[in-house]
Amino acid sequence: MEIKVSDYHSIQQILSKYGYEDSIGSIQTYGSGHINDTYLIEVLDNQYIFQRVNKNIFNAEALTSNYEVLYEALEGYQKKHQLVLSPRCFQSQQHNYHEQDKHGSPCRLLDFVNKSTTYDISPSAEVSHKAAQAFGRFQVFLNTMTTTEFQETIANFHDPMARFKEFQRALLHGDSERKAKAEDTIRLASSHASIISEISNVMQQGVLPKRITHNDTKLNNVVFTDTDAWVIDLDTVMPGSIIFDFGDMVRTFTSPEAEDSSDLAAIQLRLDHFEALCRGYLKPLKNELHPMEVKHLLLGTKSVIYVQALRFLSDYLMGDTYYKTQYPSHNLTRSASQFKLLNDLILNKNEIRNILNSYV
Ligand code: ADP
Ligand code: GN1
Ligand code: MG
Repeated sequence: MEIKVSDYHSIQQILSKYGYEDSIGSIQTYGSGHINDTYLIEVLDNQYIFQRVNKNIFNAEALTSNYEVLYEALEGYQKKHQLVLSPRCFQSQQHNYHEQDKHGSPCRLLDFVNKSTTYDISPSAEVSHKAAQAFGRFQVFLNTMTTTEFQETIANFHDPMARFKEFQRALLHGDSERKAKAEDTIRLASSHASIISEISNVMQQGVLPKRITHNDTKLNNVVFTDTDAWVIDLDTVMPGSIIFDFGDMVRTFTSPEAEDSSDLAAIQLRLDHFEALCRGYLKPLKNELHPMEVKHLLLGTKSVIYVQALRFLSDYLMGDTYYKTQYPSHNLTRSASQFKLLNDLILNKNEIRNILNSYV
């Protein structure tokens, strides 16, 4: 898609800090992320991804500080192990991974992997396997980091109780017309509320190890080439739990329908993709998982899907201030599709448990 002239100038101004003056070719918006502004740009016949981080959502200071710690460690790790886990993030002439635009939004320049692609729906169990393996290997790297080095870029990001309270606030203060339209979905939300107490109990016991995790392991946060799969979208790398990273992969790899599909009958948890995901993610991590993490992988999955349904629904009720949307009921459609997937997970829990047990 073509971009606004003001965006063009803003991008040009940031690129000058990387030593690229007057050398930009085309600029087009890129990808289907819900949060940041992402562009594919051409500079001197090379292609790059340019990103403007959403400063209304992320704590910009925490995020830029985390990137410094993360990339220094990542570059050392990749060199030592002779592998690539994530595309390169370039430093400006001032040796920064981000440069701020005039509105104070952190901007960055990433390598655009030639002939790469990302998927919103997994086209095959093989793709699900490769993506899970990429997240598994990335987690093996993250296990070398200590939690005190990182700050929270979004407060309470994977706190189910905080998300539930957000939903209750949205019910109180949300748009009344939207509330009426969302009646059925709100009813579903209330009927599954026990998931919150179940997961909160486990979290309060403090039995899950605190680790640095990715925290946004959806399928389109993996870039594929013919031979490789690399992890992107590192803005939420911070203290978290593996059970939610596992869960978000299940949420986004296993359905044959997009996250915003309204074809509820077609939404299901594909067991062959679930199997491929377990194989890809749990093999590299097998010796590094805590028994309590293993025990609660499926609870984490149930919780992530439910919480995602609540997050979309809350945003719908509050007038779409968080996620990018393409039409007025987009967030409501997204929420309903999450509830359908949750239902499928609950219906097939025994088969799912059996598959999981063969990998842990
Ligand atoms: P958001 O936080 O908005 O989701 P992402 O970092 O995930 O931002 O980027 C949005 C989309 O842009 C990704 O889903 C992917 O399609 C594309 N993208 C981002 N970085 C790269 C990259 N380095 N190479 C190829 N595609 C990328
Ligand atoms: C957002 O940024 P993106 O599009 O990769 C969101 C995730 C949600 C996801 C739902 C920072 O991910 O938490 O699970 O949308 N990221 C943030 O698709 O809120
Ligand atoms: Mg993303």
